[in-house]
Amino acid sequence: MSKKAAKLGRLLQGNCEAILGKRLDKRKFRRKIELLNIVKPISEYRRGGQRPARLYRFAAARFEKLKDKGILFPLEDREIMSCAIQVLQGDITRQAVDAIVNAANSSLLGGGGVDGAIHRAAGAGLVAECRLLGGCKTGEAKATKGHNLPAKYVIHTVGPVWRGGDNEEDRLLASCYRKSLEVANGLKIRSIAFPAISTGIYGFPKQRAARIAVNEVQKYSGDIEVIFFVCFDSETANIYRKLLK
Ligand code: AR6
Repeated sequence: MSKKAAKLGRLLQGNCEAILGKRLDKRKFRRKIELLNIVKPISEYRRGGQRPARLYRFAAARFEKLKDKGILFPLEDREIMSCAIQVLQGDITRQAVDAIVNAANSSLLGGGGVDGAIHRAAGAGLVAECRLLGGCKTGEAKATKGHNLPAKYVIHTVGPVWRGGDNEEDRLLASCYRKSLEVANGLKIRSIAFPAISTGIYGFPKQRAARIAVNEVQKYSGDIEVIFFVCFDSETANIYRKLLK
């Protein structure tokens, strides 16, 4: 199998896993793909019968049916070679990706919002592991295992508290995304999901934060194949979708 076809297969599997909210082994994945009727173009592609862009359009048409779940499938040929960025609306704790990012506080010992949800879903093992990390500075990131989460890892980052915009909030928020991706690179993972860091309890304006998030993630070049923005509410999801159009 060519490298491109293998990468395409993994991307499709990542999408299916995101749709179903659980990991699939290769055989189960194939069955799901058959259900979605995209197995034929994959084998044709393997035989060199179809250009990747055409295959993508075909697959995207199948995934269209699942659009209400917020799954966007990359349509562009070039995206096979680079990292795909996708927007989902939902609960980050349910994403079956390799790593989810937590919008934590500097103690790393849990809190409200997405942090609270992640700690609840991961179980007591997570806070026990976090205790060993000695906290985390604003704009930095540290990783733990995912414990009871479907995700293998949690990357904890501390966003800035919004104080009017003249207190390095933009730089620190950009740093959260950059450092999280740096940590992710060290974990040799292929998919990662970000929440909208700082836009809840920390009060960062949503539009401004999304622009920074998209900008930082688009600069990424490394081995990660899919980056998800998981938005809790439709307003945030729409902001990201517009920015990524
Ligand atoms: N999945 C995805 N996104 C979520 C979820 C979820 N389950 N729950 C909330 N959000 P916030 P912050 C969204 O307040 O602003 C904690 O106490 C939410 O709608 O969780 O960085 C920490 O310990 C919003 O868009 O994080 C810190 O003390 C985004 O996640 C403080 O809050 C971030 O909201 C961090 O505040």
